[in-house]
Amino acid sequence: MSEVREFCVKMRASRCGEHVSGAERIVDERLVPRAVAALAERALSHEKGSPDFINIKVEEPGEMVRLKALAVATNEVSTAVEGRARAAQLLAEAGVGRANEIMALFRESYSMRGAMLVDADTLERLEPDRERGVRATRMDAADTAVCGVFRGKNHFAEAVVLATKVANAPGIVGEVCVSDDPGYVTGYVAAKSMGYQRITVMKESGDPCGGRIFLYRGPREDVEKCIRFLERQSVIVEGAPSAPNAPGEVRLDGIARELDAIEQAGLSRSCRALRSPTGPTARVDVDGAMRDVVVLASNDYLDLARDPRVTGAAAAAAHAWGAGSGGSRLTTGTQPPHEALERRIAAFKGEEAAILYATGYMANVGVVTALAGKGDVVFSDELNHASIIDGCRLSGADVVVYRHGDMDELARRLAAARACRRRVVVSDGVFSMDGDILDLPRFLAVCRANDAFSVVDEAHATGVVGRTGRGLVEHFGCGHPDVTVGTLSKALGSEGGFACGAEIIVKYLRNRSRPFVFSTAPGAPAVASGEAALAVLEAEPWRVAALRENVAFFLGELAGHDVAARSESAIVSVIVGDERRAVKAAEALLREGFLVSAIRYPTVARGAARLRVAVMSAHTKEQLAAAAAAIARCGM
Ligand code: WAQ
Ligand code: MG
Repeated sequence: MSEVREFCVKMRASRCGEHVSGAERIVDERLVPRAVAALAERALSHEKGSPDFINIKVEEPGEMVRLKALAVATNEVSTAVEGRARAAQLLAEAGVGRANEIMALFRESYSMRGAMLVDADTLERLEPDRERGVRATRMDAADTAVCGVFRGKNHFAEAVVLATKVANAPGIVGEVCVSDDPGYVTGYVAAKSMGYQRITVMKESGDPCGGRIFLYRGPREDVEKCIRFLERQSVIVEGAPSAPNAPGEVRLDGIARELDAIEQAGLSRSCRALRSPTGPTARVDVDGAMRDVVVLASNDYLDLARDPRVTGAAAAAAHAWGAGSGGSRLTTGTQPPHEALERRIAAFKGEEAAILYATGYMANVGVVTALAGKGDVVFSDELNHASIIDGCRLSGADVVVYRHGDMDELARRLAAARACRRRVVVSDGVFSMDGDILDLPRFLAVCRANDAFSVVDEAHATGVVGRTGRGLVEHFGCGHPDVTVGTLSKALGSEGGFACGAEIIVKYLRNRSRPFVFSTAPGAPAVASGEAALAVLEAEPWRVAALRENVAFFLGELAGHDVAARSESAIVSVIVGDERRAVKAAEALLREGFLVSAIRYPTVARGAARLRVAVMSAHTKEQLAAAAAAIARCGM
């Protein structure tokens, strides 16, 4: 990647020619738009009033000097009179003789945008423009250079940066500052010799008068040098404290810093709104314009989310049973649609019973935490979905993570844990980021041999794997895991998760599974649409065949373009590696009319970022061929 440049971003705002506010940042180029937006927002929301003129300037900083922040000390005073006396005293201690007269100069500073530059001994005004004053610009804190950009003013942190620059200017022997923000009464006196001396009260609350006085000592012919340093030299201040002034700001500092780190690493995420139902194509917002694009990122593999039979069932159920269920399943939240769907899922999966959850995530968390607790061991494939990982963590059990798909390692580690109370092995059926499938027969054999519970999540397998979409058991023609988890939200185009297995296990889950016990039951519309989708799937197994054919076709097209990919499901991953490149590729694809997800850490390992294509039964061959060609163009 080419080197990232830094820019000074300066804002000043005025009303009827009167200064309202000014601020600035030095940020790297990627943050310039945010800095501009944040400073504009700040200009527009200043307590001194709304400006009629905002000037925002972005320029290269030139050569930068790095300075160590002045040390900070706090002087507690209780009145403005006391505070100003303390300021005068500190100046006197720093060798400034006429400190009281200097403090009196503040009367004249009120309307200035910049600071007075005053001869420390003769009190002569030295700045060329007395109305404007001298403005210290081109400075920022090293580590807060980006954080804090997108929120309000942090008086203290910004003042330390400014004071550090001023104290280091040639000829400057001291500075006094009172904020012109009516509500901000803390001010300071600063010099290299005394550091940054905060004075807790420098004016009455509500007083909009403030200002700055820079004290100069030296030959007149060097004044210009001092001003040039203040106005032109770019300065980065290291070790500037972050704000202890407003509790809310301190609290947000860490958050801001973390968000910036996320952004800089190319890991920032946000929501993109679909402006139409999900389907093989959809309307999305691309750079502010609505566009119809080919969607290769939806889990609605069988195109059931917008099927009239499915949506009609939701509408009818809403009328018959209400929008929400109104209670947990164990209190008042069980209605006929819930019972009907549980029966239907169990039959579809060839199990004795099933239990519904509000989401697939909750189903995994609910099953793992119910089966395993303190003193137990959960064995989890390293590529398992986050909801399984979270279930493991929440369970309080010891967790053994085994290498992806490595049944030998699993067997070894199970054997080594024979002494513990309960062993639970949990695996994705279809691995959601690679699209490969679990070797279920071997998995079950290893679990049985070691007397361990087997849990398989078929979120991406239901409706996809097996001739009629019944999942891995159908695909392999083997036995069942103890618990099969699944979801209605992917191939079934609806919403909600489930688990199924023997009646005794489902009964146990109804009693022990906290996400089930303590969540409001999913509403009848979601439940009924899930059942309708299941009915469509049972009646139209050709959808599963069409999906499989599309995946094979798409893989063939990719291979034709020398793009490496494989898949045993509807998920086709094209590994890119670098996070930023993956995001760039996805952006380029979107501009070409293809919505494809860039998957990054923490969803996959760092440096294993990828384009993840989700194929649907309803994609046309033309769409898939064009998508493969576009990926070959943009993805590498
Ligand atoms: N250069 C020179 N003078 C400036 C600058 C600048 N970049 N920015 C502001 N001034 C002058 C101008 O006359 C303002 O009216 C006056 O300073 C006050 O500016 O430890 O908020 O931005 O918590 O209102 C001190 C923090 C906060 C004390 C000071 O100043 C603490 C503050 P404000
Ligand atoms: Mg101000």
